[in-house]
Amino acid sequence: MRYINPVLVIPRPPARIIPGAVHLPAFFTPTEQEELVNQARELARKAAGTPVAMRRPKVGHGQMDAWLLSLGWFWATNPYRMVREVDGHPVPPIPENFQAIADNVMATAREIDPLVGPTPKIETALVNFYPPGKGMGQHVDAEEKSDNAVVSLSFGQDTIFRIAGRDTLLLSGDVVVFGGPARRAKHGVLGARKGTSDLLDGRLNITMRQMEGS
Ligand SMILES: O=C(O)CCC(=O)C(=O)O
Repeated sequence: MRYINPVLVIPRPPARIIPGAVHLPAFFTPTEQEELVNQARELARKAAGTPVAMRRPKVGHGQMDAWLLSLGWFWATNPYRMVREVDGHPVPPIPENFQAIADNVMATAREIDPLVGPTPKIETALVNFYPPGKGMGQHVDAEEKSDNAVVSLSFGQDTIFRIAGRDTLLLSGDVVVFGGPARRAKHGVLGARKGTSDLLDGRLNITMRQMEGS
């Protein structure tokens, strides 16, 4: 008998995780997922070999497990700061399609929980790649002055997203938004679950944010 993954048959309706944080399952079609993953690959390829290349940032005395590519503004560590260029090399710009994606996501998220707040003007984005089994520890996104929401897209292997102690299973094509009272909530992801994706050997996450303003 064919094995059916229960996760694929259990209904996953859009849901408020905590006030201001919303989970939108299967927001992207498989074709859109493939296009966005290919776009991320191309962005990483273009930056490769430059001072703004995708990298595993050093944090404190350690190094992150995830590979990060900064767009719009570069997320520098030790000390944490956002910069426009690295060694005279400009940070790759925000791709043109990102704002429209954020607009669509936020319109849908507001229907679930208006507390997610206004749509961010996408001025910076992180493309995070997690090899199988790797995740990101709990942290607060504090570098941006804007209190507008973070829009976070997931592709490839499954993971558990944890925010304010609440766990949400993320599958490829899912989106999470955290704004309003959840904007500075502690969050992170557990290890990308090996063998759960035909799209990617690992997990890709794109977070879109506003830097300045309200
Ligand atoms: O990979 C994720 O879903 C979360 C990424 C994240 O927390 C961040 O980039 O600040």
